[in-house]
Amino acid sequence: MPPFAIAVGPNLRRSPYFEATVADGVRSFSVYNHMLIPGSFGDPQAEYARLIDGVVMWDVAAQRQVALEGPDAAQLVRLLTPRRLKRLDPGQGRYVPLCDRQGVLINDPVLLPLGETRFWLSIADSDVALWAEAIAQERGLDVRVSEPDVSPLAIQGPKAVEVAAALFGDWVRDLRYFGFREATLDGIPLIVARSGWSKQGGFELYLTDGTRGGDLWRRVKQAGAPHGIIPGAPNDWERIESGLLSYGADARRQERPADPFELGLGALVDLERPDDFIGKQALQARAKAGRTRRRTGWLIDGPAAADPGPHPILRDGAPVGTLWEHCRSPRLGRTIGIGLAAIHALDRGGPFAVSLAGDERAAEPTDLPFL
Ligand code: THG
Repeated sequence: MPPFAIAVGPNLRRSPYFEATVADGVRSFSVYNHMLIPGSFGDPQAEYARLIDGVVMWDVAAQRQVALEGPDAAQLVRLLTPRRLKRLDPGQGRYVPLCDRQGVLINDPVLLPLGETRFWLSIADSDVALWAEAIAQERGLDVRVSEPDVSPLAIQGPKAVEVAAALFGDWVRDLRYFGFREATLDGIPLIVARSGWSKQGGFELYLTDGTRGGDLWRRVKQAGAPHGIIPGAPNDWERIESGLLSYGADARRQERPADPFELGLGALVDLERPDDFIGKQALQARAKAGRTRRRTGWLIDGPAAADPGPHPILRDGAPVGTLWEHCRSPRLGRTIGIGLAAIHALDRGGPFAVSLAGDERAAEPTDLPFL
């Protein structure tokens, strides 16, 4: 534990599930999109184990929605992402990286097309609403940009489908990945989506009335009880094992700029698109020049370090990259991490090391995901 606490002032927003998570014994919070997000309920091993072989519920209200509404909303979506979106079928979500004019990744939201002229971007930790509104205004697009009262609650793990079916009915079993549909639960309005920031399967309930957070939390807890549900939080151990991108950890516009090619999202960039999108020229130039760094997994000798990092990756004592996050993998029984390293060094091969708080440890790059 650090020898200090973070003061919780009015500048830190609270989720509609805040009181319920406090009542259920939340032990730490982080800050994401200017909002408190639970980090742990005090037993990380149990929260991980239940995610892998049972079911967990997470307050992910800090995955805020940026709503784009109006006649030019679809045009704005296509301008914001390098991904080609031929069809925008209502009810089918998509993963849509966003880049700045330099081609640097600035967010990696899930797009939810609610209708022909209405979209949500379910964002990672950066201020997409300001960006989208400025671009819409400067381009003269007829779109209203807002952050509506929408707060996702995730149900993740192999038994999540049983909990969702108990709550909503068997139709949830047929939802496709990133597919979603409106529903109500005891009069609580929400959208049910098959998604979530783990590779263990599950659902996200997008609550659309913030006054009902406690009600929804308790209802999910009750339906999940027969399946052993416990509260938890987006799980770093599992996401590292699964190789999920964490915008903010693996890349961040100011402090750790990286482009989609370097981050392994090149398949989501379409440089052949006839229409314009933000960052197109820069991404074309980067593709032509060829990438010089690559995001990879790392197998590291010894235990995980207390300092989360970042930590330097070395080859023959010289820095060739950065390990952004690492952990002890419970399933592999090894220390693993995710980092960005120079391709020339990766191609030449080892020996590599990671400098973990002054302790040089042998390390080896490996493809993602680990599992
Ligand atoms: N759900 C919702 N909003 C979110 C996240 C989420 N906002 C923040 C953050 N997570 C956005 N980032 C991601 C990153 C990865 C995935 C989803 C959101 C993801 N990736 C899969 C993978 O990499 O294997 C599938 C990607 C694909 O099929 O294209 O699920 O989790 N609401």
